[in-house]
Amino acid sequence: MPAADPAVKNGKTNASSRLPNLQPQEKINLFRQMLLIRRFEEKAKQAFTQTKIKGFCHLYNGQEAVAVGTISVLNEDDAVITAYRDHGHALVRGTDPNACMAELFGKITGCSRGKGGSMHFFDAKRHFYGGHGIVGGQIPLGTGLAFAQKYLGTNRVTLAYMGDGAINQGGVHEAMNLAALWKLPVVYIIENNEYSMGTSIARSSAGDPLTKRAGAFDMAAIQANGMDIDDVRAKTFEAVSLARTESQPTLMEIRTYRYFGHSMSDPGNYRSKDEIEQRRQSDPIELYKTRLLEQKVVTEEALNAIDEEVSAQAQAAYDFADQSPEPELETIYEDIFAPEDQIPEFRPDLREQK
Ligand SMILES: Cc1ncc(C[n+]2csc(CCOP(=O)(O)OP(=O)(O)O)c2C)c(N)n1
Ligand SMILES: [Mg+2]
Repeated sequence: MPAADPAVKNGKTNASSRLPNLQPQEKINLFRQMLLIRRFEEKAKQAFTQTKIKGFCHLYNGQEAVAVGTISVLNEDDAVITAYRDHGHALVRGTDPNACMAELFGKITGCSRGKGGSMHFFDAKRHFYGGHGIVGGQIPLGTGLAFAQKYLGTNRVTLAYMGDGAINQGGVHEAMNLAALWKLPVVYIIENNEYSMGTSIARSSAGDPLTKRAGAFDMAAIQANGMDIDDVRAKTFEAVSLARTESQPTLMEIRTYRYFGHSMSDPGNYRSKDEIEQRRQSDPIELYKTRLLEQKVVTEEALNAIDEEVSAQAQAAYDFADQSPEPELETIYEDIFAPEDQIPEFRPDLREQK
């Protein structure tokens, strides 16, 4: 794991505000959020094996510190958009674990009414805009969110996540060009887990680090260690401050690792067990646990109790999803067009002509 460079690069000034120190309870909460994602997905894995979850299911196991760390520096009304590996981001945004699990089961009680599945979690109320299956497709959409935030005069920012494979998509570069040109309050976050499906980064991407690509657009760039939540928070805070106070975009590369296959259907024959075992040695949850114990923020017993709580939450989500009904057939015609009361005021042209 290369050491991450603390400075926002490419000549952009860094905003002067400082990342506030966390209170003990806030640190414990970060631990809880990471562990909830881990335990939630262990249940999802079990349900997939039992064929209660069908279709695609991409686990986030190993990458938890990225979603928890980055979103922890946001305000509630900032926007988040990501790809299909989206369970962690939704849970951190505060989407009910029951609604997340029910979505995986394809039930009407799911956060996308059972019609999205694993790849299409959505929770507009919490400013979580998906959940997208086309590699890189969410990046132009996230850029649009940031454009709207600026155009409407809000002080909000957008975090737009992608994988290390997605950074090679043409639309990503078109979007970054416009974001830099129009000075949009967006942070592009590459979750570099070293693989795009079965292809290692060494075989898919020229140029190291990936943040070099920001130079083409004179955009700020920053790297973070995705196994260390404190590093993720500190670096994301710099980028978010730049977006919020100076309306400048940043490209972040956060180095992380996924322990399981690309999706539940991937046996993962392209990498060795030794490699995975070695990477598990720097597990983000274990690392943070050790740090909290060293700092005497919390006792081991208290952390074990949190594990029991989140495990019970994951089990409750499983039971809720299992017992929920399937969507009625007629619902297939719903959620296609925006209801009139959800059309933004600045687009009266979209309202139905009476
Ligand atoms: C446009 C497009 N091309 C190909 C695919 C098939 N596909 C799904 S995921 C994926 C790999 C993406 O890897 P990465 O961006 O690193 O994200 P990760 O899965 O590692 O989170 C590919 C090629 C797709 N969904 N969309
Ligand atoms: Mg990847």
